[in-house]
Amino acid sequence: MFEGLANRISKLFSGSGDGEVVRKTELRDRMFEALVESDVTVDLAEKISDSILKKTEKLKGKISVNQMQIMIRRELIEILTASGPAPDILTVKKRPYIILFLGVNGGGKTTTIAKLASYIKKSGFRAVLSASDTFRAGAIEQLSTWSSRTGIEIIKHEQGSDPSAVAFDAINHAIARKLDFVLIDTAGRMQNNKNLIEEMKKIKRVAKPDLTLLILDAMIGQDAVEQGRTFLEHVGLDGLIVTKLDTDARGGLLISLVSEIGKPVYFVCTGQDLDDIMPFDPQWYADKILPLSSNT
Ligand SMILES: Nc1nc2c(ncn2[C@@H]2O[C@H](COP(=O)(O)OP(=O)(O)O)[C@@H](O)[C@H]2O)c(=O)[nH]1
Ligand SMILES: [Mg+2]
Repeated sequence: MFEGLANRISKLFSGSGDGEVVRKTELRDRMFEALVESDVTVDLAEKISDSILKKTEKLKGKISVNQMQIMIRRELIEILTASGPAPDILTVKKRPYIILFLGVNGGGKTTTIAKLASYIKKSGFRAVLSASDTFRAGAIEQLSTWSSRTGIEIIKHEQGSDPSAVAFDAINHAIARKLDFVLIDTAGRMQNNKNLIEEMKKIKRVAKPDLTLLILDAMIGQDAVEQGRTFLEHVGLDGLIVTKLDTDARGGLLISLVSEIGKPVYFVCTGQDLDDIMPFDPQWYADKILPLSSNT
């Protein structure tokens, strides 16, 4: 995971001992290249490498590799926390807490909902799933299978029925049973499909979610940034969940997403099993990209 960026950054320092690192402007250019080759958008790569250059210029004399690494780590963590840390959904007061999940087909929405439902259950709370992807054949069945596997209730109607009506029923069910969470699955045709956007807006109006999360697939690289912008602009978002990080060898996508979309990452997913989900921790990411013990 993330080997691309991790290796490229560690190469910036190869050949240098703990004494002087490469010339500052040269480092800036190499840093820029390393970032762009790792799924960081060009604008952001410029911003990061310029900011690092500025910081190194402030320091007089030689800079150690260790100082340099700390500087880069700080920069990455700053970007990842600029839109605030994602609140812990388990400590929210509102009940039932309604979460709406958006995203393009195949991104991992339904699987992620199952993982989150299981995470919520293991933490001692009760959830209900709303099978509001009534469009895709097999979608309701897929969520029903997860419901039986996890022992978490599901509210479903027939295929082709109104997704908002399903969500409405799921919320009322949660209120009646005093459940803690309602997790609403949705359909995901292409993000530029006007009908889909209208459908999502309607679900939002009806369900009044407390949290709207967009599921983004790391496998599609920088297209995820574009998807994020589209959903943010047309439907509105509170945060992101990035899936399939286990397949992400480049590593720079997370920083591009947070920076370009301006919303925090709530969870990341790293596989197809129920336990392959964790709250996103910028420190964890920085450790993967730039373990502090290396080259020091
Ligand atoms: N490797 C990997 N595969 C995932 C991950 N999350 C989901 N998938 C797979 O992606 C495919 C599409 O997932 P699905 O939940 O049906 O996507 P949806 O269309 O957005 O609801 C399935 O085969 C999932 O098992 C992940 O974190 N890592
Ligand atoms: Mg689905």
